[in-house]
Amino acid sequence: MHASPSNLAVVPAYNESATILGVLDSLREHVPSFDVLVVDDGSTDGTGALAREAGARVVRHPFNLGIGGAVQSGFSFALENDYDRMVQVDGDGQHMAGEIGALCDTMDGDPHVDMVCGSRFLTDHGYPAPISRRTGIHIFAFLLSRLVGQPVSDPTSGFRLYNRRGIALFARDYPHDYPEVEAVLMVHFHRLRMREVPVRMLERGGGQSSIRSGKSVYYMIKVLLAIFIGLVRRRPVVEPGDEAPVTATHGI
Ligand SMILES: Nc1nc2c(ncn2[C@@H]2O[C@H](COP(=O)(O)OP(=O)(O)O)[C@@H](O)[C@H]2O)c(=O)[nH]1
Ligand SMILES: [Mg+2]
Repeated sequence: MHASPSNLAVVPAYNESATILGVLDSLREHVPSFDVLVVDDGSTDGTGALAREAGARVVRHPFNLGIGGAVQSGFSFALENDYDRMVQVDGDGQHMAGEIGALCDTMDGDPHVDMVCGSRFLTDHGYPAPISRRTGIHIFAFLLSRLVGQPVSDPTSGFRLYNRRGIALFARDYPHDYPEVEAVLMVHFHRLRMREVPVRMLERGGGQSSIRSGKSVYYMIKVLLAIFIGLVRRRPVVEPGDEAPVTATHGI
């Protein structure tokens, strides 16, 4: 047992050379107790090299796997290196390192919480997302809230803190494409618990979002399908105190 928890910040980054250094500076300033891992998801703009020169630990995928694969590499690293907590922070500057403390306070305040999500919709400030995207988010939020039996306001937020049980689950099984919504469902089916806390989110500082306007219909359909498939998917149940068994994957 550690006197104080060991913490890892995972920054998935795909072609984020415009913003990665600012993100690393901000993590260093606000959460100096967190080790930092940048997962360079096959960037072609030197993101990984920049991060390494700035002193971050970098795992580089030889080719682009997508956000899910990038974040799952982070979970896997956190599990193998025995971290107590892992926070996921975008490499585009949208998430504010100064708010990681609020995520940690929520987890510290309730030992049953396995995942704390920063929600941009529980606060009046900041950049809520373009209207098309916001509509999608609210539809997912409505559906998920009913499916998991608790209010979920920002199911696509990638600003999340996980404890050991969350890390263990997602190191073994994490959705690939647009993973955040389905991950909320997984937390529910594996009988883990989540909470949301209000955070401010900024506009991305450069580069390109995975969900550009032309792709938003595709995104909606794909995530809705993932939710419905997720409902009928067989999953091993993790009892309190257990970690997910190694065979916890691919059980459609
Ligand atoms: N677009 C995109 N982002 C990726 C990929 N792999 C990792 N990422 C990183 O995942 C994070 C979230 O992606 P982003 O496009 O900002 O998603 P959004 O915030 O939901 O619009 C960013 O830090 C990206 O750099 C990928 O294949 N595509
Ligand atoms: Mg982003």
